[in-house]
Order: sequence, then C-alpha cells, then structure tokens
Amino acid sequence: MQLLRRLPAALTLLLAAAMMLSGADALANAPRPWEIGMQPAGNDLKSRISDLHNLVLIIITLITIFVGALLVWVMVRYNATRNPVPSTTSHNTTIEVLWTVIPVLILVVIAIPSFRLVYYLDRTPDPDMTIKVTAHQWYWEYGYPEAGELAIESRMIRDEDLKPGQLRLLEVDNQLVVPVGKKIRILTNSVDVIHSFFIPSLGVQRYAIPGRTIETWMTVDKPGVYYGQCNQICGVDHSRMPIAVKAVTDDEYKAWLGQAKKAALTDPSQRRVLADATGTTGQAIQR
Ligand SMILES: [Cu+2]
Repeated sequence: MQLLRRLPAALTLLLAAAMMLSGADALANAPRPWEIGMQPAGNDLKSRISDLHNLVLIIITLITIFVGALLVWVMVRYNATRNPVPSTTSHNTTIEVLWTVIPVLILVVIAIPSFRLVYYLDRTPDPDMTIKVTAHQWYWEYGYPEAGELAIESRMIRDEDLKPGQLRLLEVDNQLVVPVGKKIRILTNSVDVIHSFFIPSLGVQRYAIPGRTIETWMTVDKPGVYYGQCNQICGVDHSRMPIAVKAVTDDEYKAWLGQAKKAALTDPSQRRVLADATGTTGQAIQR
C-alpha cells in the first residue's frame, strides 16, 4: 500500500526524466546550467543520435534493475540464516545457454542501429557545399573552397571583451556561417596537435588530426547559433577554442559570402583571406 501511495510521485519523476531526455524543455543550442541529457536536436542527425542514446539507456536501466533484483533476492532468500545447507549444484546447462545467448541478442539489438548510424554520419554522397575545418592551437580556421578558397579565423572572445548576453567561453569573433537546409560536407584537419570538432546539437564530432583529412557532414534545420567546443585535450587553451555555427537563410548566406570575400580582400584585420593567384589556401593567413 505504501508503494501504491508513492506511485503518482514516482510517475511525475519519470515524466520529468522523459521530458529531459526528449529535450522538451530545452531552450537553445548551447549548454545550460543543471541540464541533464542531450542538447535539443538542431537536425535529423542529432535526433538519430538521441534516439540511439535513449534506446541504450532503456536497455541498461532494465538490465541494472534485473541484476539488482537478483542480487537482493539471493541475499534475502539464500543467506546463511534462511538457507543453512547450501545447494552443491555447479552446472545448469539451461541457465548457462540462456546467460550466453540473451546478452548476445541484446548486443545485436544495440549493434544494428549503432552501425547504421555510424555509417549514416560518416559521409553524405551528394553534398551541396564543403567547409574545410582546420584546427590550430588554439583557434579554428574555416575554409570555403567553393568561394574562392575564402578562409576565416575564428577565435574565442575573452571574458573581458564579452558584451552583455554573450555566452562565456562559447562566443567567437568570426562565426562559422552556413545556410540552413543544405547538406554541408565537413573536412577536418589540424596543423599542430589532435583536436576535435564537436557541435553537440548538430550531431557533429570529428577528430582534427595533423596530416589527415577526415570527413563528416551536417545539415541545419533552422536559423540560429549553435555552439560547440574542441573536445580533445589539445594544450593549455583547449577550453578556449569554442565553435559557433550561425545558420542563416540562403539569401542571407549569399549576402554574407559577398561581404566576407570583400572584407578578405580589403581588410586584413578581419582575419580573412582569399586564395592568391597560385591557388594557395587559408594556410597562408597573415597574423
Ligand atoms: Cu583543440
């Protein structure tokens, strides 16, 4: 009866947990204080990642409850007081087959959607555009190879320069501007140590490794700013190389691209460059 009386409270807790898991009460695409669970999805990739996470969470919760209940049962029913003469059974073929086959089946149930997702995130066969992400100690460089090899440096805004409302450790001087609704191929690379390009709400996480180019892709469903960070420990300013993706409409993107190219040619302080006549790329940015 005690248990029955507590049921509504337990259900409320469960509902709250489900809301947090689904991101129903989430506000925007940046981390919030006391947040539990995944950031809200900014695209289909992230929804798929969250779905797999929730599936695995349910499976491990059921397994933990089952194993915990078995332990309690053994402690209560088969302790030395209640069961003074223990059984001498050492083998039970049925149970041994079951505890081998059932975990294998559980792993298969997890592996199928997991592999499907890994290959789905890996690359897109028909991207609309490409962004070259180059990691540096400690800032990002974004290249637009289809826009005359435009390259833009993106650095964190230091605490003392933050304007009211700006997010500490997440805001940058030059955001990564992309159009909404387009399949964007992302090629990551690094010029010094291993970094990682991580935007949680867009389902993007790829190493940036010197001497290697690694591919992934993303789309952004709605205009807005989506924050991420380098999440591979890369040195003293590892925590100071955030990523801010600004998704805009196609027209706004074209207008921004025109301005960015002009700025690259006329104002070196913008930390933007266009390829010169020899075709060298953003590696040659003047600092
Ligand atoms: Cu880094």
